[in-house]
Amino acid sequence: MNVSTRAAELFAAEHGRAPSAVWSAPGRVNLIGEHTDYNDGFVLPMAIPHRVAVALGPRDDRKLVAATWGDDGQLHQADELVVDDLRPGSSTGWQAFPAGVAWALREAGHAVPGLNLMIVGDVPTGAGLSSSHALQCALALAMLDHLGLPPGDPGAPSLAEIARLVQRSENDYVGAPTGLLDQTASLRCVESHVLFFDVRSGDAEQVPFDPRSAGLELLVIDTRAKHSHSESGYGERRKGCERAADLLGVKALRDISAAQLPAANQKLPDELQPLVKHVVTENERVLSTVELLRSGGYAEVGPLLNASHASLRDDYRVSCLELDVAVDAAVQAGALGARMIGGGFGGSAIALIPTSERARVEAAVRAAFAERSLTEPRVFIAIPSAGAGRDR
Ligand code: GAF
Repeated sequence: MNVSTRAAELFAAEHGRAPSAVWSAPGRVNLIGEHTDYNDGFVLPMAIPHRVAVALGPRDDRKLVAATWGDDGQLHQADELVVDDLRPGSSTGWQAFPAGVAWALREAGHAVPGLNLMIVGDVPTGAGLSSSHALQCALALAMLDHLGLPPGDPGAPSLAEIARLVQRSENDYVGAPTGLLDQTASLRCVESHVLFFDVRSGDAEQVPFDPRSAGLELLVIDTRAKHSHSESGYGERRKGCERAADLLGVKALRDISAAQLPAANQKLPDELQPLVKHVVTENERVLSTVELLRSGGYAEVGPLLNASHASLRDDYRVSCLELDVAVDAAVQAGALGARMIGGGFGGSAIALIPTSERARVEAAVRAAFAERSLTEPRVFIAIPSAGAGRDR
């Protein structure tokens, strides 16, 4: 049963009537362009088939009453919240997401009413596949629809504006200083494509992505690792980039080209130079990847993925043992390229593999994890899937 059907059923069981609507939004895999979004740069994500669904219905009071079906097979009820009392920091854990989205909508001037919400998802959590943004995008769309503002209607916020609303929920309510990659991917990706998104200009181009046409597949390796410093590490990198941009007298690191790096380094303290190098070279790798995809040069994307991983590991320093083991084992077993994805310090890696080598690569990755007594990774193929939408 898909997550939307399940959410509708659970809603009906809990509230004694069908939901007024069910919206769902997907997790994402970013093909390349990591830690570039908050530097006004380029990203190239695709939506994955895993989604989070939100069924909702009206209430007679001003309460937000949310429940979610947990990984433990149990229904978890959130504390009841009053819409007018929502303040950043007043909810934590998964409950912060419905509260944060309602707060961000209210702050943007929308008259959010009391609501019943039922949440069901199958995006692996803590896997760097953006389950929290999938949830917040589905919530934002469901709530806007309930207010008579579904995307595309005259007067309704655009998908780009909804992405910013969700970013506000994440940054200012939940307290995670993330960029625009994940929300944009969840809202704007379409099947069989990667989304070439220029964060500064807001321009987005759907680039056909069909590795199977070249006998290839994109394998996702969820390492099941999440290191405790992931949040502080992300914030520190982001602050480092902002400090470097300040010292270089530019709005964001997007404004520095590879040719300018030697001169830029003269103005930067040692610890900021590798951060800048990563961002500048990663933006160039995104542009090169887009060129290759436009001409069907799938296999040649492999070395760019490897270079991205080396840069994230050695210069940006956001990789970890589990991600390096996954990437190294995949490449040694025949992947054309592999890299960590997302914020880092755990989560998932991707590997571009010949379909004929899938079993060998998977076995090699599992063996490498077992040899080091690491938790067995979860492995699946990333099929570029549809973005967020209304299911009922
Ligand atoms: C996380 C963040 F949420 C994104 O905004 C992005 O910065 C990514 O890490 C790294 O590219 O997923």
